[in-house]
Amino acid sequence: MQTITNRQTFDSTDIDGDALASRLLADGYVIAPALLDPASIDRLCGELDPHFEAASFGRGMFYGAETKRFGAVLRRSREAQEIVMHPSVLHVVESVIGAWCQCLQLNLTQAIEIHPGAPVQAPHRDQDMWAGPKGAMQYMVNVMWALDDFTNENGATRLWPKSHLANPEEMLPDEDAVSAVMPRGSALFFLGSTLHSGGANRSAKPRRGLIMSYCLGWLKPWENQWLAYPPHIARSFPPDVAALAGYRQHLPSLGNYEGQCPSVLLTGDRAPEHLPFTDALKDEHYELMRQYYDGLAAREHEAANGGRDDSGVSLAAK
Ligand SMILES: O=C(O)CCC(=O)C(=O)O
Ligand SMILES: [Fe+2]
Repeated sequence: MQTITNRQTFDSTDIDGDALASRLLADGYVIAPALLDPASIDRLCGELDPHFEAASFGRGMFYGAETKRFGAVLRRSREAQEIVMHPSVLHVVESVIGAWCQCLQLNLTQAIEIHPGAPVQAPHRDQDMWAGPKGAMQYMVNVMWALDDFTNENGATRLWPKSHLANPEEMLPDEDAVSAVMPRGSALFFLGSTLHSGGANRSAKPRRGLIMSYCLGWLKPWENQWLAYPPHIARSFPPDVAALAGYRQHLPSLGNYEGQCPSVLLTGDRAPEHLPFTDALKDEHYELMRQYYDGLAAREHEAANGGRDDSGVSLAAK
């Protein structure tokens, strides 16, 4: 597993990432209270404020007409570019899904504002976007950042504890759900296999949250990252953020541009032409190729020596 970053922006000294990861795997969700310091959450909210103002209400039974959303948050907030690389968050995500991929990728960023009067969202498992078999592996980890205090009244995310261990096709009784009540600046982690939904907002003020979702590097991400962040946008990102948003190959060679790492598009004035296709393989692939070529060389040598190896022994007799 390729580790992405080791930023100094956040102080993670008293955060036990391993404990968070094991709770997440045990219960399907875990809350890290007040993970962001007040200055960071203030900067984030300040940058997102105008976008919440400008955002449209949703359409359809799932998104709901009383809820505003917008994506592509990394192009709208410099602070979000820091937060998406939070080392404790990446530690948790890598511990939970890192074994099933060579590197992570960003699945989506989505700001969600549930307005007063919004009904409860229909329960769902986010992993249902992918058609692969369910239960054998985790596909993704969601991180819901609380931009306001999340309360029982204002639409805190609802989760069904241990639902990631239940039948992935099944709905569970509403009474079994818990609300992710947490102060502003907290992070709620939950698995793609965990049944959850936005809560009803019975308060007088909107509830704002920001989802940052990470998935296995070989999946199609829910939000098309290369369109959300085309090269002229991604070139302003720190390289590790651009890599997380798709400007790197998942070995072997997945997501390449002209046979090279797509980060070649983030420098220079124009897209380079006629690049040499360049191997981007794992050690095991090189090992297999080496075995193949060694075998080939041995057979050619044998043929050239009339079926005998260097000691004169007939190879057919071996
Ligand atoms: O807003 C929330 O609390 C959760 C939203 C959600 O789960 C979704 O839209 O997929
Ligand atoms: Fe969801």
